[in-house]
Amino acid sequence: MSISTSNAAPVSGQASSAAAPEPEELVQLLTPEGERREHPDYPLDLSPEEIRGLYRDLVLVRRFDTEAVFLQRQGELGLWPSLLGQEAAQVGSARALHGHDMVFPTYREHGVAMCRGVRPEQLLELFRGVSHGGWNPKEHGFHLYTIVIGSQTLHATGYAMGIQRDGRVGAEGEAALAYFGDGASSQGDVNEAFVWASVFHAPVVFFCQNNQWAISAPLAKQSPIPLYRRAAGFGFPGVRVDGNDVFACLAVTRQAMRAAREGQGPSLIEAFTYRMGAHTTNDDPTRYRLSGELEEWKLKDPIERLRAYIAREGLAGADFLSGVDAEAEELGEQVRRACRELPDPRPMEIFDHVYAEPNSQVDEERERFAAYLDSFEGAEHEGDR
Ligand SMILES: Cc1ncc(C[n+]2csc(CCOP(=O)(O)OP(=O)(O)O)c2C)c(N)n1
Ligand SMILES: [Mg+2]
Repeated sequence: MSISTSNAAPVSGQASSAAAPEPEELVQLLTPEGERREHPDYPLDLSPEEIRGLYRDLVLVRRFDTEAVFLQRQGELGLWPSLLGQEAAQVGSARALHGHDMVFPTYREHGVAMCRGVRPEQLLELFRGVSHGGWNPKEHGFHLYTIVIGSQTLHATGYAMGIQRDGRVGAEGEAALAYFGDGASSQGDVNEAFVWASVFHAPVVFFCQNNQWAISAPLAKQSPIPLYRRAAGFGFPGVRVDGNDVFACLAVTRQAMRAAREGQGPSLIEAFTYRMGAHTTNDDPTRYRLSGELEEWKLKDPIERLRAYIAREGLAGADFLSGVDAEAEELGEQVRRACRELPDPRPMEIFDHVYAEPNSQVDEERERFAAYLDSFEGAEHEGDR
């Protein structure tokens, strides 16, 4: 099936100091009502099977995230940053990647992680406090979560420059993808990463999930102009995509990654989306935003629109849709079980993998902590540490 679509829809609600702001282009291939649109720059050919696959991804990712919120509420996790509403931005961009590409996430990219083959319970480890990470970044082409806002954009740029220097470029080569948020766009690290990537034409794509909020700080506090336009000042292309449209996110990311691999340098993708939940389970968004905003974005739900499209085009029957729902329920149960079964680490493991090479400060802290543990009666066995 050939699905080439296009649309240049104006984006509302953008703060701008200009007297007559130009309408912003939003790459959209699937409207909130589930209708296909064409865009001359972003043709996309997907088979019905691929479309069903994307739908399944979205539903499973949301179900996993919902279960993680439940687990936190029941005291099984210390904290959870929900991705609710951002499923299409994550699945669409992740499905555009090649296996050997390298992803540098923040802390909310659970959907990307699942597409990269990270097991759901591995994603919970950090938030249950049983490991520093949970997966091997090399194995999945997916770096560990980064809490220091924006720093991963520098890691991605450095990694991309390494790809260049190793000659792993070209059509079959590699590229890096860095995720970050609208709030992170104000960080020095992100702007430095843009400069380095730009002047070295590094094969890196910057994927900003503009979910409209940085905890309680609204987008208007980050920039008076649309974020994607900042790219021009650094000398590389920027594009705004409907972040709730899985097709558009796939098409735009695919093209940006191809350009990066083929030596055309970096680009910035601004996925215009919405954080439908709280910043994390520690946050109460009713303190700083109106419920009407959420209601408006619910009408743009990424899963609903794909389901509507599938139904309209007859791409799947009721049995497929109910089958995916059943699979999602099963996933929820499996995640809950696996979370509770995650083994507690030995206390001394906290000192492992801090640095790749020995470090005198960590060694000293390890010794002090071992002595502290040994001071407890009956805990002098190696296994207790
Ligand atoms: C360097 C740094 N400064 C501040 C924080 C505290 N902090 C955690 S999340 C966050 C907001 C990030 O917002 P955004 O980049 O839009 O990402 P989102 O959480 O919306 O996905 C802040 C300020 C931090 N983790 N690191
Ligand atoms: Mg944000």
